Amino acid sequence: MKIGITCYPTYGGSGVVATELGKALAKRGHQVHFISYALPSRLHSGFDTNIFYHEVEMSSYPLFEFPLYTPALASKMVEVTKFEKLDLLHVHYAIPHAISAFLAKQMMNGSSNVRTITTLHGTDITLVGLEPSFLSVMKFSIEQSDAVTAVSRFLKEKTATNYGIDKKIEVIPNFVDVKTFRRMPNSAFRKRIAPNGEKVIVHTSNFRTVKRVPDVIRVFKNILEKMSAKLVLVGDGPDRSNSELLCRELGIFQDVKFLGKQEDLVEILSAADLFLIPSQSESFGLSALEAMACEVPVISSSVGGLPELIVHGETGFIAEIGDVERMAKYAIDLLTNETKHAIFAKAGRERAVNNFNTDYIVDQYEKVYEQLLQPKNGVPLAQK
Ligand code: GMT
Repeated sequence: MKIGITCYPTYGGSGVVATELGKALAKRGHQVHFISYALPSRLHSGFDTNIFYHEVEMSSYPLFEFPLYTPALASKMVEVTKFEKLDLLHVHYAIPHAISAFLAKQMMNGSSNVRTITTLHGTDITLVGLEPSFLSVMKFSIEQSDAVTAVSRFLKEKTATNYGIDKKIEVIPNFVDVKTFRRMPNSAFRKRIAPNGEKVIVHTSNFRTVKRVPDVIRVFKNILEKMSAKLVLVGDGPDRSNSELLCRELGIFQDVKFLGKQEDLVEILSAADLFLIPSQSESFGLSALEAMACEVPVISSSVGGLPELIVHGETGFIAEIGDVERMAKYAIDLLTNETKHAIFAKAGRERAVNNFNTDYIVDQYEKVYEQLLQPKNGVPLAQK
């Protein structure tokens, strides 16, 4: 198959999922064309003869107060679909990608049989799309997509209720490359970060309010009252400065390492004893899955798709949003009980391997593609 993939290319789970999907499809022999405004961050290394990148060029003109990305993307989609004879355009994160895909299809006006797929990831549905200025165009573009997938049952239900959409939405969870995301023994990073055998707690996010990074810091403060430990915070974003300030106010700054954006998550996760994700909203929680794959038990809030990923009492613990005391209690329980910790760590890895590994999930996307390209009324959907 010839597949166009559009995603946000910078840091963020939806871009990671889209890029890893494209890489896996290319390995299976499909031709994959990424269409975006920048090279997706996880595409930087390596070269694959089945992967192509098409940059959406953005011109600026003094009259335009806002960048006109949606039509520019649609034009590029048309160009790539026509010249590369794409079978499918798969867009990740509905705003504005699903709108551009719809526009592109209309522009080709029957001169291509390209089918469109939209994968819903999270805030495109639960936050941004609900803004009055986007709501109707979101509903429309999702309904016009030939197939729609969501990364959790939670997100599928939210889409139906928030937008009154009764279109079929297939749940295809996120996935992790369990061969890459596996615990490395004798982490050099651990020796540097916790030289005196301290416990290591990790959180990775884009430091947006929705991630509740201050809760991570408060849970850590409670842990510190019982044992020596280090908190490693990976990522950057609007709440970073306030979080640093909070650590200073609580007098724990010396035990907290703000690493900013990092490429090598496996090395960091291999040093971790615990992963915290106390989000206000989380449609799936890809970072928690990556932690589980590296044998790190997870403590999370009970929102969104997190309970579909984390098994309470088996691979981690789940508490109400903002219940810092309970999260700390669970954390201390795991960090002071070596046998229990080892059982949870192993169970997390097993769950990642058995339920969320790349091969298993990419099969599900391939099946959606095949169904879309099936001949209608005996007439093959060959590219025009
Ligand atoms: O919505 C966002 O915060 C951004 C988005 C992204 O691009 O990273 O994250 C969402 O998609 C991820 C990949 O499917 C999920 O793992 C995250 O849970 C989801 N974020 C939220 O729902 C807040």
